[in-house]
Amino acid sequence: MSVLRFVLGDQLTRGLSALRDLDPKRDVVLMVEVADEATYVPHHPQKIVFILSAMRHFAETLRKEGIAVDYVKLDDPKNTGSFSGELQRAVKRHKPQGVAMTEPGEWRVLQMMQDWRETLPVPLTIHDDDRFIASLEEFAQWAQGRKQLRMEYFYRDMRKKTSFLMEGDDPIGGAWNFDSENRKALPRNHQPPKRKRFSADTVTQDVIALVKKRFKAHYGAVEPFSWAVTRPDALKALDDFIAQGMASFGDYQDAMQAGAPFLYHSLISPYLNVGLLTAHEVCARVDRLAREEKIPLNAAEGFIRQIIGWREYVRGLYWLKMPDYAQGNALGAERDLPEFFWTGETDMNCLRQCIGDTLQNAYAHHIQRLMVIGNFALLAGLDPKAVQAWFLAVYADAFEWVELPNVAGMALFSDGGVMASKPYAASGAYIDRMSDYCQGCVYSPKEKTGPKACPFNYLYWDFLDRNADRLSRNPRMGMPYKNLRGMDEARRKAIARDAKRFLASLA
Ligand code: FAD
Ligand code: DLZ
Ligand code: SF4
Repeated sequence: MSVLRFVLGDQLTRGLSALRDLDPKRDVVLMVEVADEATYVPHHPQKIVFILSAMRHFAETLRKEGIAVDYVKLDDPKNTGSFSGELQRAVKRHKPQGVAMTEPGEWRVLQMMQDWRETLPVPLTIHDDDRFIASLEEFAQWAQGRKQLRMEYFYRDMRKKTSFLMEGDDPIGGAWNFDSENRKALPRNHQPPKRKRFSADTVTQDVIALVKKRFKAHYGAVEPFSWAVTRPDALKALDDFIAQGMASFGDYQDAMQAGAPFLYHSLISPYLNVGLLTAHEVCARVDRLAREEKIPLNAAEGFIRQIIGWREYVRGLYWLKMPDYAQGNALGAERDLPEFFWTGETDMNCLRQCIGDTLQNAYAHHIQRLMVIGNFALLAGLDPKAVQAWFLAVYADAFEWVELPNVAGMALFSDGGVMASKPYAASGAYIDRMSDYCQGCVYSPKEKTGPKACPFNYLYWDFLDRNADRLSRNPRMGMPYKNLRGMDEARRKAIARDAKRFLASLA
């Protein structure tokens, strides 16, 4: 039976379930570039270039193996602009006996697939996406009957399942987690390593020209474009991380420095998420290096936890809780996104740097996303839907299965505590401790109220005050609420006044 194998832009893995039993004599692989996928949120131009160029290269590697690939380009005059339209056209062209796909990374696309099951003239088979360590059934079983879905316990199960950093039933080093060793700020005037980036080949240059023409209105710089778009280059990016980033990853995972967007981070999330690298191979390599004592255990453990812990956990949670998860607004936050999210133009230097890095590189590291941008969105009461759409648009690694739980569950607490036991709210002191941003800011993290005070300071207390009904009974919020209650009336009034003035200025 001839099968049309429809591969999506984040499924660029040779071992993908939908390609596994492919018969090159009869089957055709379908790949389509469609405007709808670039515009359902206004994706960063570098993200569009990354995905389309990686798709074009992946199609070429399949062709070199003798596999027939029907590849529809964005500027094909007959392109209908949607997955549905292109699949229907391809079924008419090839008249296959069946269509095979791997389950998608977004609920929205799963809904489309369910429609296709009804409307296509041939059967559609949807295979599990087994590029992950835990299957969705395994996660659902783990979650069943638990009052709280805390990542740490799930992570331990994944350590046991994979044997990464395990000696028999016990964690190597005698502890599951070395996070307490992982919260250092960078020394003053620290020079981070120059990280390997990639130049655009002719395929990427063509895509850059196309994206410049088609998506002029999207925010973010299209050039310099320096992401890997092939598996060999993604492996080089991993080599670079191991050579230059890995040893200090644990120590400086939470640190931030102006003008140093990459520091010791791996920069591999886009490659993992579109399938150029697999989670298992990356962790296996780090596990081996740790066993050979070539890298520190705290760094290896911290890194592996991000991938087999957080990454797997957020995926399980997304599919367990969708579609309701996207609607959560537990703190009733309704403020529009300020314009500076799209331009980076604000006096608050931390936000200027982190949003600026994002617009420049389609990348910001975890603490920039969580403790600067996400923290601001939480404290300012920004509408979760608008914040979710922004995070989905601006990062090269953003797909809803990973973006939504991080934004709704970790940054905004809009899921009401499904993921985190308390909101990750912090004042300017945290940003001052973990970065050099405050040194270049018009505001002072030391001042609590008044025109020079860091807005994070009064917004933090105002946030607690505004949400006292919802949060003050949370056992982990006892201390901040005790401090709030202990404040004198004048200070509380000054906080409310400054927060009101500041929030009004965002409109
Ligand atoms: P490193 O710091 O080197 O970490 C190694 C790897 O661990 C990453 O490549 C990633 O695959 C994984 N990882 C680390 N933290 C997480 C996490 N919390 N959830 C899932 N995987 C994780 N990650 C995405 O891949 N896509 C997103 O759209 C995304 N949106 C986020 C939004 C917010 C508000 C927050 C707080 C985090 C978000 N993250 C997202 C998680 C994390 O910030 C990125 O995975 C990380 O910054 C990617 O850079 P890196 O590859 O250099 O990561
Ligand atoms: C993000 C994206 C973009 C910008 N363009 C395409 C595309 O043209 N063709 C494609 O197959 N995939 C694209 N993608 C990735 C899809 O949006 C992604 O596969 C779905 O969101 C499912 O995770
Ligand atoms: Fe950000 Fe406040 Fe520091 Fe300015 S003073 S950089 S606004 S934390």
